[in-house]
Amino acid sequence: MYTIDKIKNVELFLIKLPLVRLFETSFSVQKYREALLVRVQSDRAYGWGECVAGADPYYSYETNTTAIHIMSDYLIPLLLNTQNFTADDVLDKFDQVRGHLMAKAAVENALLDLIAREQEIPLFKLIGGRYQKIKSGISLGIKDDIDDLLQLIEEAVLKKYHRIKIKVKKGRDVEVLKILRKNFPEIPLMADANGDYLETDLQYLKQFDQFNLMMLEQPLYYNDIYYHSLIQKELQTPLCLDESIKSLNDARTAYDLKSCRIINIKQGRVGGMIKSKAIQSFCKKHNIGVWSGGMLETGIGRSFNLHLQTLHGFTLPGDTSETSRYFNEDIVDTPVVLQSDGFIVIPAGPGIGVEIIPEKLEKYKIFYENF
Ligand code: OSB
Ligand code: MG
Repeated sequence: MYTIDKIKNVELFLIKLPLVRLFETSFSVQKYREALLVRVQSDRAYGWGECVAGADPYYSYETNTTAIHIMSDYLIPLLLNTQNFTADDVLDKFDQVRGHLMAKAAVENALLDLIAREQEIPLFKLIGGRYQKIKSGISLGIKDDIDDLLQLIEEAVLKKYHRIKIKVKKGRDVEVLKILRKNFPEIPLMADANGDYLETDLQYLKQFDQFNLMMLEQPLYYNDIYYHSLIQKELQTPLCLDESIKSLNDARTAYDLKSCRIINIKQGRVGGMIKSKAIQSFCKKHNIGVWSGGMLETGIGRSFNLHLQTLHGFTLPGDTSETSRYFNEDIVDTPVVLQSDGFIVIPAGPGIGVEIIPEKLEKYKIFYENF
């Protein structure tokens, strides 16, 4: 394990990027992506991390404001007061703070980028991944007009996305899927409910079985694991858990209860790359499919998600789509683009392999603090 001598300086930047189009889920409609970025500096290198919390506590209780509080008052002082430490040492210290995994992940990410840059190696090498091109996947928000959705799917198919996910909510689900399947009978398709149903909706949810979906993501309450096991038993469609899985222990519980066959690992939700690797490794051993979720990340977070997918458990296409599908302008120099076969090439290292464009950071910055 690589030892960092000392972190000299930490900076927080909150930026607000306009989205190309509204992103509607069962829990909110988003017009902007507010992203909290962390920059750490040692004598030898710097590293960047991105927090996946949002402006509002709708996906998770964490927000950028709670993340700034937890980082400023706990995580950053811990970091600045420690010398000769490994990333694991830092995570052990962070354990004293309960929850706030998105805040912890962002700081962990920045440290890993820095460690990789100090050693002049790409991040995937640091985490034990194998270089490969990465499968792409797109997540399409709820649309009032079905023709808009059909159009977006058509475009995604032409771009060779490896799978398409649509957001659903009660009443905007079965009828929509019927039309999609009529127009696109064969595409790899899945649906994400973000917790909009109840276990008492079982008979209703059985209708999803007719659509040959790769999976149904998080049908029930955001922190439920048990009731998912009751409906998974009755459904042919594999269930995938997202919001409910925040730790290796949650993954173990879901496995023991048979609550799902697939887990969406968002590294930003489970406390970072190292925690993700442990979950991935558990799932591989127990035959649970895993894929890398997304949170409308800028180029920083998007790159972490790409590097993560070099780990051997990530066999299913994730929610890593082109940058241009969310943003006209990003704050990094290398946007994510799909190759003609729909794959994504990992940005060449060191570290995450992308660089911040200072003018863009300045343009979209709404808060800054230097520690
Ligand atoms: O549930 O996976 C989700 C975006 C914000 C919050 C939750 C989710 C999502 C997505 C988009 O589905 C994933 C992406 O393209 O980054
Ligand atoms: Mg989800």
